[in-house]
Parts: sequence; structure tokens; C-alpha cells
Amino acid sequence: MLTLLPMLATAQSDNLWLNFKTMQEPYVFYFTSKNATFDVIRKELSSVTPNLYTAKKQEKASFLVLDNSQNPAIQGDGFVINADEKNVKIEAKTSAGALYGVYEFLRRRKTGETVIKDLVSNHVYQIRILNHWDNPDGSVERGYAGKSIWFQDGKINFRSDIETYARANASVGINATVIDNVNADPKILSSQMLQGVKTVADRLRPYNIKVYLAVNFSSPAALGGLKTSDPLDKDVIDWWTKKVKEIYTLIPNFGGFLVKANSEGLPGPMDFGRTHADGANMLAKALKPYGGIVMWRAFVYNPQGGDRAKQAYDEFMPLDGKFDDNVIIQIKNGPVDFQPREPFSPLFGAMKNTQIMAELQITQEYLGYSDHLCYLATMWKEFLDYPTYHNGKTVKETTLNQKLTAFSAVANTGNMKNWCGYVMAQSNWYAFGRLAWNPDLTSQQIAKEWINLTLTNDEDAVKKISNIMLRSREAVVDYMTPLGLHHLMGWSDHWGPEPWCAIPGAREDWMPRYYHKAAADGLGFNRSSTGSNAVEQYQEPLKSMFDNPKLCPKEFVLWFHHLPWDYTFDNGNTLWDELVYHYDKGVKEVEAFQNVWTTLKGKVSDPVFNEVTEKLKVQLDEAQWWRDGCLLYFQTFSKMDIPFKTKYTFEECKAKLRTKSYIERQKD
Ligand code: BDP
Repeated sequence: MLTLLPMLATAQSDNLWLNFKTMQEPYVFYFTSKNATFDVIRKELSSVTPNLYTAKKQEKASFLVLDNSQNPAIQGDGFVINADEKNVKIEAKTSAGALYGVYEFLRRRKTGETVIKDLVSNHVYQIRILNHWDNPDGSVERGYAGKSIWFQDGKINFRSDIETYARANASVGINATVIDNVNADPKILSSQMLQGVKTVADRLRPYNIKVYLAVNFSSPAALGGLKTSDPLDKDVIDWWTKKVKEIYTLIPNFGGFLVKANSEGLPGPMDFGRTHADGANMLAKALKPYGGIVMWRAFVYNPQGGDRAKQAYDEFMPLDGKFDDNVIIQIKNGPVDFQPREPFSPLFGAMKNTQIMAELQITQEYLGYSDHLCYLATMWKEFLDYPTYHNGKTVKETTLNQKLTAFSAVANTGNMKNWCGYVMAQSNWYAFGRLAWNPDLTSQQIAKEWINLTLTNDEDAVKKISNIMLRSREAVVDYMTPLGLHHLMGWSDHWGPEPWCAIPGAREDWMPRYYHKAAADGLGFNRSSTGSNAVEQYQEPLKSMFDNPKLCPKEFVLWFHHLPWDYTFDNGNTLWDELVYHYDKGVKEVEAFQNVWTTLKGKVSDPVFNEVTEKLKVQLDEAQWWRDGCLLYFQTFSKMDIPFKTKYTFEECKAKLRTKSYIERQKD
């Protein structure tokens, strides 16, 4: 495979969180198996020990890596570690488990932990999967880290250092990847392309990473030349059956398909008068003999469907219980679209007889691209731990206790040397993997681990950086979309504020005004029982709580209500006061981050120090732009005062939208 960029690993952060520490102990190693995964294990351990001595007999060794453990505490690809300076024992039931155990051991070593007693670690989700929105032409939809790591000019051409990707994923337990965009090009299933996909699958297999493909529902017609792609048509079924056979002949451990159907103009079963279930089950039947699965997305809406936030629920609830057992419905965390803050999608908990999984977004499409420091673990935890009140379950619990369990996120990788376009954005990839393994880890714990592995072990620095990370998402919400506002961004590339946007003839449900409804009488989308009644999709007591502006959590109040500008909150502030306060607080937070960051010179590497310094300047400027653009625009309706001097005028805010983001400029 060709190299896409000259990318010798230079800066520490190009190596992601894989900077493990050399061990001085004279361990003698013993490995139970000889296979490709154990080759990876040996390689990892060789790189941190001056000489890797192995013993032929287990009894003679002091560092054991076993994949034949009988330990009943171990489940699936889980592991148990016992270690001190003299002896290390990493036990698993599978080679993958042994690999995960080795990575856990290396992570703990790096953070100075040498004594580990009976550490049992079992994964919570079976499938821990990245979704790459990479296109065969090499572009990446909503990618802010350069071009594709998989494709170039219509062909597979992966990064020459793809091993780093594989190691990074395996080190946090990510075991699956969809390499192409959900807006799938039928060409992905061409025989020539599949040969390339096989080379990817072969490279990732030793790391226990399975390849999946996003497929276009009209492939039988678009690629196969059939007259139709109707899922009940015999020729269509035959076409898929043969295609699946071709795939498994090349890739015996192929994972399955991810499908975006009848959504945003993509084809789907409804084009032929069939249902999502007809479409998903047809594909599932073709995959079933090989153990493959279908991840069918619930991200659907259309301009005629009424309140967009209600549509996925309206379309999918009638199909509850109608999907085959190798189908899992992939639901975005919120009911609209990866906004800085949304309530959870009401499908979680409501679909009781259907396997469901969450889809998160690591790439910062709506959160400042790879230019803003925005640590997402806090947002994902808020989502996972939210009570749905369906059988007393949290969102997380509604995705467990089913035959198939999975957790997915849209990746933020690209061919930039540091993979994610920003060292701080790497933390979100890391956090996703850690939460997929164990959603009960705290955001703080994950941040600390990542900082230790990537930036520094200096205690004071760790505290300061972790504090910035933990506050960062709320800061972004504050300066972009506080109080439940959403979808105010630049309408096409989703960069910067554009709440004023009105494109004649464009889809109404893509326009910010559809979402914020700013007018002389107030602000916000009335989704209460007097409005679109989206609240009815939630279980009591959430329904009544969201329905009443006095009881509705403040962070969602404009998501569910249209309130007058002088509406008074319990704290005595009017809606306008609160808006101004939150927008400005977001900006002040970024200033505070800058102040702390300047004290870290010498505590992190110079390249990292400089990169974050530079990006925080960009973030501050864009936070001010968001604050000013939104407040100046809303002020045209509220006619109320902004109690400070804005940095930008309204005209300047509009003009700035016609420039390019910092990360985009790096690509030129
Ligand atoms: C939206 C993105 C669009 C994706 C779509 C999806 O703007 O590029 O294709 O989600 O998830 O957020 O299908």
C-alpha cells in the first residue's frame, strides 16, 4: 500500500496514547498461543522490554500471557491481571482477551502502577465499533483531520502506519470498524473494491478488529444492473445472497452491514412500498449463515414528517418486534442530530422488543471541528446515565440485556499526522473506546488516563488539564446553543453561527429558524402538549416534567418550549438575561482555559503546548463570534440590551461565515 502523506512519527502525539514505558524488570515471558494476535502481543512487549526472553515451560516464566484460562470471572474477551515487580500474570479465555489484558497492563505501568491484584475486566458491549464516514474518492464527510485513512481515488489505499490505528483501537478494546460513509457509494461492493477491503480486514484481524461496510440499499440496481432493489424481489434477494457469499469468501470474519435507508435522500425499502423491517430483514437473512449482522439506522426524517425530533420514533415504533435477531437498530443519542446538547432519543427504552444500540459522534461536526477543545466523555455519560423511566432503566441499560449489544461512534480520524487534527481531539476517540468497554467509568478517570498516556504524568498538570477537559463541553454548549437551543450553525458546512440563515427553496428542516423560532414574542421550539407534543414520546414522569417550563431542566427549556423574552426563571432572571449570561459564560470559560494553559509551559511537550495555545486562540475567537452572532441576531427580536461591548458587529459575524475554518486552512 502506498503512503498517503510523508508521516514519520515525530511528535509524541502522532503516536496517540501508545507511548508506553520501558520496563527494567528481568521478566521471563511465557505465551500460551502462537498466532497473529500473540505476535502483536510479543511485539508490544518487545518494544517496552530491553530483551524479551521466553521460557518453554510455564513454570519457568515470570510473565505469563494466557488465553486458556479457566477463571470463571472472565467473560468473552475479558481478562484478569495479577502483577508485581517479580511476577505478572495476564489471563484470558481468548487471544483477543490476552491482547486487551496486555494493553491494560501497559497502561497501568505507564501511570506508575506496578502492583495489580486480581483486576477483573470484562467488556460491557460486545461490538465496540467506529463508523468512518470516508468516501472512495478519499474525502471524509464531516472530517476535520484531512483525507481518508482508507481510500484514495476510488480505491482502497490505507495509511502506511495503519498499525497505529489498529493498536490504538485494540488498546481500548474497539473491535469493529465500518470503513465507508453511511451515505454509501454502491461501488463499495464492486468486486475490485472488495479485494481492497480484504487487505484492510487482513491487516486488522490480528488486533481483533472486524471490518463492516456501510451499503447503499439500491446496490442491486445501481451496481448489479437489476431493474429494482425491492427487498421482496427474488432477483434482488439472490443478488444480495451472492454478494454476501463473495464477501465472506474473501473475508471470513466480515462483520456485516450498516445501512442508512430512506433518509436524507438515500434509497431504501420504502421506495418500493416496503418497511424498514422488510429491508433490514432481507439483508439479515443473507448475512445470517455467516454470523453477520445488520446495523440499521434510525436517523430518518423528511420535510413532510412534522417535527423532526419526533420522526424517528414515529417511523420506528410501529415496527417494534418486527426485526430479525441479527438486526440491531442504530439510534443517534439525540432525536435531532448530534447537537452540543439534546435530550436522549425517546426510542431508547420505548422499543422493547427490538435490539437497539447508540450512535455517538466523535468527529466534532457541531462542536467546533478539530479546532475546539471539547472533551465529549461528559456528554456521553450524561446520555448513558439519563433515566428513561422505562422499567426503571437508564439509557445505557436499555441497550443491554439483548442478544446483540453494540456501541458505535462516528470517527474523527484522517490522514493528518496526528490522526485527529488536534491532540485534544484524540481524547474523544480514546474516551469512546473506554466507555464502550465499560460505560461505568467516569469522565474524570478516562481523562486522567488519557492525559497520563498522552501528555504528562505531572500531578499538578494532570489536575489542571483534566479540569479544563471536564468543563469544556459545557463551555461549548454555552457559547453555541445554551438553554436547549440547537441547530443554529452555518447551514451547509455546519461551522460558525448562522441562526439568521434563510436560503430560498432550501429544505425548511435544515434551516436554523425552523429550530429556534425566534420572533417578537419569544424564542424556542414548542414541543410541549400545546405544540408539536414531542414530549408525549417520553415516559412519565419525564413527559410531564419536559412539558412544564417550570419543571423542565433549564438546559432543555428552549428545546421543549417557546418562551417570551421576558419569561422569568426561578432565579429572577429573564430569558434574555439567561441567554446573555450563558453565551458570555461560555466565552469566559475559554478565557479561563487559556489562562490555565499558559501555566503549563514545560509541563507538556513544546509541540503540544504550542498546538493547544494556538487552537485555544482560535476557539476563543470563534466562541466570541458565536456569542456575538447569536445575541446580536436574537436582539433584533427581543429589543433588549446586551450589557457588554461585543467583539464583532452583526455584519462582521455574517461576513466571517464566508471565510474558512482554521483546520480547513491547514489543508490548503
Ligand atoms: C448529519 C450530517 C450528514 C450525515 C448525517 C447522517 O450532517 O453529513 O450524513 O448526519 O448521520 O449530521 O446520516
